[in-house]
Amino acid sequence: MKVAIVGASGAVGQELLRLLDERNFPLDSLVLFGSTRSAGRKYTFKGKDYEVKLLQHNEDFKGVDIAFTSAGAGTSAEFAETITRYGAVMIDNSSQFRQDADVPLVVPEINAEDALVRPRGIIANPNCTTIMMVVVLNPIDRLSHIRKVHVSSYQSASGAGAAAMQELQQQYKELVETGEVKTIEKFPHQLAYNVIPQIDKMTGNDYTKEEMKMFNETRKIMHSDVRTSATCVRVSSLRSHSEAVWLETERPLSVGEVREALKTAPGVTLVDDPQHYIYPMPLESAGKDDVFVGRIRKDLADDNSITLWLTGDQIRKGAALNAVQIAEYLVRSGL
Ligand code: 2RA
Repeated sequence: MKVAIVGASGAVGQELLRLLDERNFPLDSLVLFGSTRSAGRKYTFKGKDYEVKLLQHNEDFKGVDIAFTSAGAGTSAEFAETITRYGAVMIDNSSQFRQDADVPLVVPEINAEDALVRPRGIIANPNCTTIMMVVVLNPIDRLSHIRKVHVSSYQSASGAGAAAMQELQQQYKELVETGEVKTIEKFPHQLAYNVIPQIDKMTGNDYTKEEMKMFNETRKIMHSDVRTSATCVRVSSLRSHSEAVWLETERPLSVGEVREALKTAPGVTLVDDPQHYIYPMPLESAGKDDVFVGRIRKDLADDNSITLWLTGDQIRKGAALNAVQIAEYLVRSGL
């Protein structure tokens, strides 16, 4: 099994390296790719050094079985043909192909088998905020069909990449040292001491692209007509996103049955003891695999609705881990 990572120097690329090692992914050879900025850097994997090669339109992908790509939508669009030409399966972390009818969009806990039908050799990894939410929604949807979701996200700096994480730390440093923030490059506004109700660009209906991803991707992954209305917000946690979710089901559900369903759901850890102030927080889910869920209660405004709170590591389950789990499924299915 030959594996390639495109975007090896980024936050997700680095997490992919850690996960392939940690989970003992059955690979025999590894090749790393990057832009001119990262070509030539060296990373160690299982005691061996690997140099990042420049991603180019050539025959470098001959013999590659699985290519994880995490270098942005533009790079995925430009290089998809080069990457898949000789049969590599491209597991793409960008938003480029997610809504294409001939590209499966996969969260293994929910629709793993969709990954087996991939006419273009591409499997899309969903948006981080969507992945975490659907891992929690799906077991509830099995109890009673979810018709509507309202969600407000609290997305950490890591969602904007490794340089954005550094920028947030730099902003706090500048505040302590000089009383004002000078470095604002990766975020549209100062994030330190602030929250920003904008993630990704605005679309024509005044929802951001991130919010529309939550609407569209949730439907595709869950094969559902559910309608999701989201407000996506950047907060100053470093890594690990959170979401407050209100969901309306066809029949009213009790808190007890929702808790029971989530207790045994794959990829979910229940942290829910409200009377003892026990609930999930991003500091605790950072670096972990599962999505953590708590604050489960009846919605006071709607008898058919439940409200809950979840947190999950955006770089892990929200990106790299989900991609590796897709690859593991392909291997189990005889790739
Ligand atoms: C963010 N969802 O948090 C994005 C990353 N894919 O900015």
